[in-house]
Amino acid sequence: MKTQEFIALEEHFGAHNYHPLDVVITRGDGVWVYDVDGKKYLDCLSAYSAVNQGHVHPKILAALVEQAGKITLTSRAFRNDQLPLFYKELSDLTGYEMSLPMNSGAEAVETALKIARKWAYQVKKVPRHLAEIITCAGNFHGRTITTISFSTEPLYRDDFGPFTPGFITVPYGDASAISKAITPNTAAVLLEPIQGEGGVIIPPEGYLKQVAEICRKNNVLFIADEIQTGLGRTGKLFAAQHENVHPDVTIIGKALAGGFYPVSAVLSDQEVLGLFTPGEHGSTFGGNPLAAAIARAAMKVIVDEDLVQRAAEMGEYFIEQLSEIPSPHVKEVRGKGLLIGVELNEKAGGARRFCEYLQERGILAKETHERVIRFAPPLVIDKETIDWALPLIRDVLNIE
Ligand code: IF1
Repeated sequence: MKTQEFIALEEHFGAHNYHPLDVVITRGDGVWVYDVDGKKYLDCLSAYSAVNQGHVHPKILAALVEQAGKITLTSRAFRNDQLPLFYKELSDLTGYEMSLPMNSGAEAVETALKIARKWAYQVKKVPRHLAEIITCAGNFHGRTITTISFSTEPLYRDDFGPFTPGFITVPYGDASAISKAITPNTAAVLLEPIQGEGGVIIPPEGYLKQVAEICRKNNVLFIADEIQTGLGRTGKLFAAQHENVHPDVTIIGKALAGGFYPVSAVLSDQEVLGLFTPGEHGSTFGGNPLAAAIARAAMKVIVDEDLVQRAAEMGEYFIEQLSEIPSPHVKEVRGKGLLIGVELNEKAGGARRFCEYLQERGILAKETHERVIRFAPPLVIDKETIDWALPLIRDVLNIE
């Protein structure tokens, strides 16, 4: 079948909850993906940073195949020989004492919200069911009813109410606004160290440090959602490390399994995650041996191939080169590591058409929030590939 035939099937039988580019991908290898017509593309989205290790990484594939032939799912009613090793290796990698494995990022966010509320009632002695959690405007934490309850994006919220109560929204990047929003019932602050979907919004220098200090002083948990920014994407293992901040709770997902399997986790210490008692929380697939084996291999690739340092170096180069492209459409180039946003000015007429021009030239990128083109290739990208892409990006950024 050809591209249009696949698209016709998808449009006819599938719910239209996305508006994808008309490219039908059939194969991936590292930073490259190939469509059903045999055309090759540089993937500059990495499935929203779930493929930091590159598409179909052979070592992660081998781990998947080996484990899939042994046992894939035991439920947590029984134990398995992969999960304990996953816990240990995740703790060694991240410096957190404990973790709770889930599947999607949103499930991990929901898990973090639940344990933050439980911590408020059991440890901080907030009167039950009055716990408040402070979140930031422009956030993205998932698509569940609770996570969209504190979204400020009408597209994600409208028609999905009534909404979950107990959330206070403050402007992103303003630590004093967080301080003012804290009450005796505040359980936690939840934020992304860099707002990905918000348009690659980088907070002012020192913001994360200030938020951590405010939380410490007010006995409030600092929860960082690193589902997109974590695991090397911004040139540090976690984006919070750019300010030497170690949040009370960190949420990860996406690249934790290198794009092979949905694996997410909540990271914290005994004081918080130790509050869960048997039967209070869980999921059918959370912590299954296949997920654990894949995630172990995916973490090992990040360490063995030094992808954190690579993202720092390649990101610095990519941002520097993009910033030097003269263009009547570009308002700002910003980013950290290989999480890069090119913001276009009002007159450019939206970023979608530029993504379509990039597609014609063999580069796949995604617009975010109308006017920002996100460039987030797999962290295995090399300088030669960036140099291959730059003239094509320059060409597109100078189209009328
Ligand atoms: C979609 C956005 C990115 C996330 C952060 C939690 C989650 C995500 C910081 C939930 C997921 C994905 C979801 C996907 C598109 C993509 C996305 F555009 F939606 F916002 F990356 F920016 N926290 N982000 O980025 O994780 O449940 O999806 O595993 O829903 O369209 P998930």
